[in-house]
Amino acid sequence: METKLKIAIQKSGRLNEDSIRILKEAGIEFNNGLNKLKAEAYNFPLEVFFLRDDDIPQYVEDGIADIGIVGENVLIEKNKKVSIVNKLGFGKCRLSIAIPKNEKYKSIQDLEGKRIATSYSVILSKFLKKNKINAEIHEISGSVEIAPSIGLADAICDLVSSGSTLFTNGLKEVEVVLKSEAVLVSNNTLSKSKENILEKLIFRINAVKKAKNNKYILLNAPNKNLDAICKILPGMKSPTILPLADKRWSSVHSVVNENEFWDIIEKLKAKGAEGILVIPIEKMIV
Ligand code: PRT
Ligand code: ZN
Repeated sequence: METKLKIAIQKSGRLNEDSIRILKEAGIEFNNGLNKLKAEAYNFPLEVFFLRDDDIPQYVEDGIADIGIVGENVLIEKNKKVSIVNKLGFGKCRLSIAIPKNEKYKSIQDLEGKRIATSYSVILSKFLKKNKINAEIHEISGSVEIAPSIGLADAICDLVSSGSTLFTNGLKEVEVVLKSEAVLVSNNTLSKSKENILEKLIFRINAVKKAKNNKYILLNAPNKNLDAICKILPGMKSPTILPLADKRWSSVHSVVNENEFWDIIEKLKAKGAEGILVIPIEKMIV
């Protein structure tokens, strides 16, 4: 029988859509219909399990699933023996301590003796210990942000992304405990054949991630500045240069990293580049 790699992803919630998307962009097709617990990919040796995010680290440690996609926050809190094989760049958030916005706060010492409500007691207690703060941790499983207003706690430790939940509950962020994003995790003892499938999957995911971070750029350059323009453009090897009907100009094609993009465009314009076109890349294999 053909070996299949089993991947656990979140059934519903914030990581569900992006987890499905990254697999689909890697060219893996499967049916993710509502209320499905399991799906087999049609064109790749992969079986997808849809689970609660909290259960994913345990399933991967036990080998019920070989790999999984989960937030680093959940992974660290659950403290299971699995390996992180890839950071996925979505589901970004931070685990932060927040207090009522009118309370004074100078330093972490102000948390001494306070009651802090959280669903992340393992991570929080390590953080407090490291900072030599004695505080009382109240473990609650949801709606942490209302704890101060109902008198359950003096502070909270919860996930933040835009900050609007804190704001609407009259809270302010005072300490960042952990920065988190979705990661691909693996069981520590995969068979050789499963390792091979995982390698193929990682290769594809990296090609998609790389493509997202890069843009294909086309421009017209005056020949007299061609050398200077080529020096500005990194390219995968070197830029492609094609002659134009007008003998004084050439068309230059290259690949530019998103982070340096605007900087490079400005330099190109300063050297007389015109008709600059920027095109998204679907996959990038280097
Ligand atoms: O049902 P299941 O157990 O699978 O899902 P869940 O309800 O436990 O988790 P879910 O879907 O809410 O989140 C899954 C993962 O998404 C988390 O473990 C994080 O890794 C990641 N993530 C990214 C977030 C957020 N951003 C986030 N903002 N998880 C939760 N939030 C919540 C936060 O708890 C708070 O209530 O959103 C609120 C704050 O958001 P802002 O934008 O108002 O700051
Ligand atoms: Zn959960």
